[in-house]
Amino acid sequence: MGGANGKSGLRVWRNARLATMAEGAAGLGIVEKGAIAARDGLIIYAGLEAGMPAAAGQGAETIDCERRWITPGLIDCHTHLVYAGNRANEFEMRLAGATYEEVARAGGGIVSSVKSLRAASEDQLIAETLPRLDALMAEGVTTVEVKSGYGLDADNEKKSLRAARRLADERPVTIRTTCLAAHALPPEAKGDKDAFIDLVAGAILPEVAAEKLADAVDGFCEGIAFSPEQMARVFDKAKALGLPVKLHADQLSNLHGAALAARYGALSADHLEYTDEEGAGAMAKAGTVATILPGAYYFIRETKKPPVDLFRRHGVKMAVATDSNPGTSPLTSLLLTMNMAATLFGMTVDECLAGVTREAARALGLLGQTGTLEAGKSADLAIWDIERPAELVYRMGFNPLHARIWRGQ
Ligand code: DI6
Ligand code: FE
Repeated sequence: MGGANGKSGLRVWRNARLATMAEGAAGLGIVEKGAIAARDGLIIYAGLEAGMPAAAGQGAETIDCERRWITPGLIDCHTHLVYAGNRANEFEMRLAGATYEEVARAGGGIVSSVKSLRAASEDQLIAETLPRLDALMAEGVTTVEVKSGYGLDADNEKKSLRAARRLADERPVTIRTTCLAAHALPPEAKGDKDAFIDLVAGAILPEVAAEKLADAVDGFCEGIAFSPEQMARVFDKAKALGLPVKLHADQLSNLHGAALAARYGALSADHLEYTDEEGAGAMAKAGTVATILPGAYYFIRETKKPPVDLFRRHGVKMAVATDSNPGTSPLTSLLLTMNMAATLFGMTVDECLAGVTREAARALGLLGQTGTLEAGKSADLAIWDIERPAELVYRMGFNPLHARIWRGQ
């Protein structure tokens, strides 16, 4: 679908079926005989082809979609995509009977990825990350959130965030970066979590903010990581620096991380396997999105499911993401992730598709720019060779993407 644009950067995709995912529309916001017009990378019309204003099509480069389905470009709103090496060895240990917590306490886990990342150059990190990014993009992903969290000192956190930002120079994709310095305790901290949190709040976050390397701040609130009190100190600093927050909450136990995130008006609280009704209620009130991460649940053979029903009852919006990382979710398929969310957690097709489009955009604070097919938003589209949208959730290991459009191209 290359080639020069029509006059004034105008493009029209016609003869398409649309799942607009527009807020308030019933279900997927389906338009059976649809068309989309874009100018200079922004959607200027999305709706019935018969209703498209003549001006929107004048002089446009027109693409006949031959009744294919168009969804918003997919959004992976929670990844740890930038890392070096892999942890297949720990996978083998776990297959021999060790638990994730045992592996972590034995000095493996996140800390082994910290060693590899610290040893890698920024260019090397980018080179190792691109194949993972390409795998996501091959399935129609147009926006990816990327966390740091394997650097755990100022220089290495900044190196990962810079590498993440530079991915957007290498590929046509929107990258949002998140500083996850409060991810794990580095070896040089010698077990002193409070002193490390002082370093995060006192030095790492201010440096990252000064260089504008992060769009948000995240943390891992868990017995094997940081307490709610420690996370609150990180969030206080993030707020003071004007950065939105999000949290790895209630993944392995209920430390009331969801409620903590809500108290800070977090964009999202993520994982949430152990979240209780109070947490769900607090998230609903605060408008904090629940990011559901079935890849980690599956990979570490967790048995406690996130309380999807509670989120529904309280009206908490749900996003779905890969959590792509070397330790607990070496997953680079958002299509497979949707299948897992449906099969493992009973999320509906509509919930899964909203979870990787509109709600993922909301979880990144980007709902004004992308995530639905509506005038005024970026022309980020995925065009699919399918007969019905449910096929995107139903299949496992099959990619029906016909074309991927980012900012109109
Ligand atoms: N929760 C997770 O599942 C990942 N990080 C986190 O806070 C694990 C990351 C890793 O093991 O490398
Ligand atoms: Fe994660």
